[in-house]
Amino acid sequence: MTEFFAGVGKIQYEGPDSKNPLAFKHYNAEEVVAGETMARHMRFSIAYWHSFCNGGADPFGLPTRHMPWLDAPDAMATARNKARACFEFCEKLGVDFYCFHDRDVAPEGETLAESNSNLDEIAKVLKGEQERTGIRPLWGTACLFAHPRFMHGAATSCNADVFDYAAAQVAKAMEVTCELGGSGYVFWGGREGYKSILNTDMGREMDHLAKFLHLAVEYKKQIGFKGQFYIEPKPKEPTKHQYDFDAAACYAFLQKYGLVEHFKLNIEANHATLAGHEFAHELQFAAANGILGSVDANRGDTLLGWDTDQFPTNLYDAVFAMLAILDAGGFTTGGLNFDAHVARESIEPVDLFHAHIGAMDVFARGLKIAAAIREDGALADHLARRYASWNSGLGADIEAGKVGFAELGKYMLDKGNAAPNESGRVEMLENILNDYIR
Ligand code: XUL
Ligand code: CO
Repeated sequence: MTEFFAGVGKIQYEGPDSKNPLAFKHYNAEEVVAGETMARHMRFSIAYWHSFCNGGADPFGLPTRHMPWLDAPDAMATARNKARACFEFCEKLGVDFYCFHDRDVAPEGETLAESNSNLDEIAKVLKGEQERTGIRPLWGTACLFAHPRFMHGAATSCNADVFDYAAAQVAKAMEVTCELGGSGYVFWGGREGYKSILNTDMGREMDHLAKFLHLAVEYKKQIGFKGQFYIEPKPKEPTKHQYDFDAAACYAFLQKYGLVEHFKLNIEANHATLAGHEFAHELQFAAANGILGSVDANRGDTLLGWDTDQFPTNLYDAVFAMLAILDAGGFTTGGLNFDAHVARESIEPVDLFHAHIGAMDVFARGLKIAAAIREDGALADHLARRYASWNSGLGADIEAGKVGFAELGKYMLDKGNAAPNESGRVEMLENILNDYIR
């Protein structure tokens, strides 16, 4: 069988002093950190679409990458090659999970029936590769944004037939994800949003989106799919206004439509920054509301206002992310999926290894640093002290609901003034954090 990454063997952990660019310096899958192996903490996943489909085309130019798995005589042979390339890559990299859209793995046919049968055929190839390697989907999803039929949206389209088509596609993608033993299923809003309010009935579109998700929940039960459902927030691109703007908007939407118990969030770093938030803010918001499910790990560019989907290399971001993930109790069904593509000028297959090795290493360092900070109570002690006034007396009475405005008014009239504030010690805490980043 063709080897697509000939010349690259299994990537080994060689430690921080290694100068080998094709070795891990920090990620050591079996090493135990804070009571779990690094592999279990991270549940790293590769993104099928970026790594095996996206050739680097941009609005100004054609694809640049050498992707030998795409040099097959027809679309189905190409799809079989992609699957083999993906599993060869994951095996060599030592990653246990992959994420896919239906149309990444198998080509769209002339009819829905043909698309479904293409997907079934490639799902068999994926299953064979899974059985050979033990690698599984972290999540599956349906591509409801690339085909022109979704130009007005999918679940929020003005065209009821398109809603139907999208439902049929999601049902099939969910069946295949279930068949492949996927741990989850993602709904990213794709074109669920709008460009012009002049042609948009926003309230009706959001009702339709909620209806769609309720139908998905019902179908999930019908087919016995046990994976976790996730919504992936994103504020803009491709549409100007996306309904799943950020974690808070998604949470409000899920609450309004009675969907909270069925969904968690898949937080993507670059989507957070596009929404004007720090990645850690989105993670902490989701965690604080019990809906942190999974992560699309990547990086934007502070000078560019679009979704650049670069591989994560920023150690600070990784530390903040791992603090949030550890605080939330770690991943259950979710994991860290590299929803990222190599730069357009990184054209050789080996560049895919460099990109993933760097990203896995930066998260491994983030994990170790976050675990050390937590073990030492370096930030937690300060946090606990900062809120100490809530642990007894007035604060405890307010939290317990024992006092109303009348009692609060009397208390302060008697006391005369609030106790003086203490310093928030922002710079001291930043310095403490920096002491750990080495
Ligand atoms: C788009 C994006 C998607 C989702 C899955 O910005 O992140 O690839 O992760 O549809
Ligand atoms: Co994503």
